[in-house]
Amino acid sequence: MKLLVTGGCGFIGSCFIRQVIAAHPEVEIINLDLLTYAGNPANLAEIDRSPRYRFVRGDIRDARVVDELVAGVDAVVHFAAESHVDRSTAARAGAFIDTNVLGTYVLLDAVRRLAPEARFLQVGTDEVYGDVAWPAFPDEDAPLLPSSPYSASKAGADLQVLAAHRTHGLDTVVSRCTNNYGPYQYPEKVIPLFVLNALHGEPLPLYDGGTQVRDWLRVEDHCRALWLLLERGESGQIYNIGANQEPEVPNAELTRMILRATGQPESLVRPVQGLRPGHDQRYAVDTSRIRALGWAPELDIARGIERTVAWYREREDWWSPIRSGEYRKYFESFYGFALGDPKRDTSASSS
Ligand code: NAD
Ligand code: TDX
Repeated sequence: MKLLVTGGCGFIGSCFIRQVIAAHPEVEIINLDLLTYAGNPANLAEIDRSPRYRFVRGDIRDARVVDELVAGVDAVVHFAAESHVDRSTAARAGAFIDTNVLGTYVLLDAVRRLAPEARFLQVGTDEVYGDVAWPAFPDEDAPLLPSSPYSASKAGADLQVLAAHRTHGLDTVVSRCTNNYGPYQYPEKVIPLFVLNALHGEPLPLYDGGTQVRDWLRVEDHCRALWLLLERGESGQIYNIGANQEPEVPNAELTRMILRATGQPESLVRPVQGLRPGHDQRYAVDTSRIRALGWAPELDIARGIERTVAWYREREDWWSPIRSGEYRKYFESFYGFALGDPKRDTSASSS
């Protein structure tokens, strides 16, 4: 089986590739990734010598490159995207529309012409349902009400995929997963950002009182669900994926878990207001459709946070180049305060 994975150097795509190369000896993977700020070949260091893995640096919006790679594949697993909500609200969101909507179209068009039997698995997000008031759990037929330019662009991508199934008969599956966390996540997202700041004794910028709820899912559990959908998902169907935390975990409680796991005091929390306009209060989804296929998450959030903290403690080799590079500028310009001296990083991580 030959797979084209897009965005495989990012957080979730790299987990999927590591898992599949390890567990499925019959699978060959081509990874098409532009290596934006979020793409990091170090995420795949453990498999990049595998004879069943090939990396191509390129843009999903470039039909010439995409055509060459799509011909002959059995499936496309589409992760590549601009993925950070705050970057989509803080500046012009053109890159989000370009990559997430146009890029998805370019891939679908190539599949239609050059690999019409191939399965197209769209890696989507639960954010397309918008702000979900308690006690609702939208199922896959719920209306799309995205709040941010990011989630609107992902909704646009999902709709392109569904239209390609209906109009051209492509074999598509759309997944919509809740918030992921775990190893190799770029520290613009709240969990790795808070873990690394806590390990350095630096402030944790908690937005809008921390009352918001996300349904945190360990990235390995998400990737197992994606493999299942590749193999057994019904063509043309949509599948929500999520942990369904019970009880739900507001951001303030998540922050306390991180502080406990890092041994740091609550005084590190820095309340901030207004950094996320249109901030959704709650995400939650009905996951009965994928659970009926036999999937369930393996790790709960409390143990997941402990393991994640342990991973970041051990992997200074991974995060140190990120925290000493372009990321520092992003952090200071977005949050209005600077991270400490990167030279302190060694002692902080081993404490
Ligand atoms: P990420 O930002 O870590 O990785 C994105 C990857 O896409 C990077 O490697 C980047 O270099 C690549 N990329 C960006 N633009 C590209 C382009 N034009 N051509 C080729 N490659 C390009 O993102 P992630 O968190 O791993 O998310 C992966 C996918 O999963 C996204 O589609 C995202 O919307 C979706 N998703 C994410 C979450 C989450 O919690 N992170 C939850 C649900 C769904
Ligand atoms: O510094 C922060 N402080 C803070 O309080 C950041 C970065 C976030 N937050 C809050 C905002 C959210 O309520 O934490 C929550 C989670 O924020 P993010 O980690 O930015 O995730 P979110 O916006 O929920 O989106 C994520 O999950 C769905 C991914 O970035 C998306 O790609 C995915 O589709």
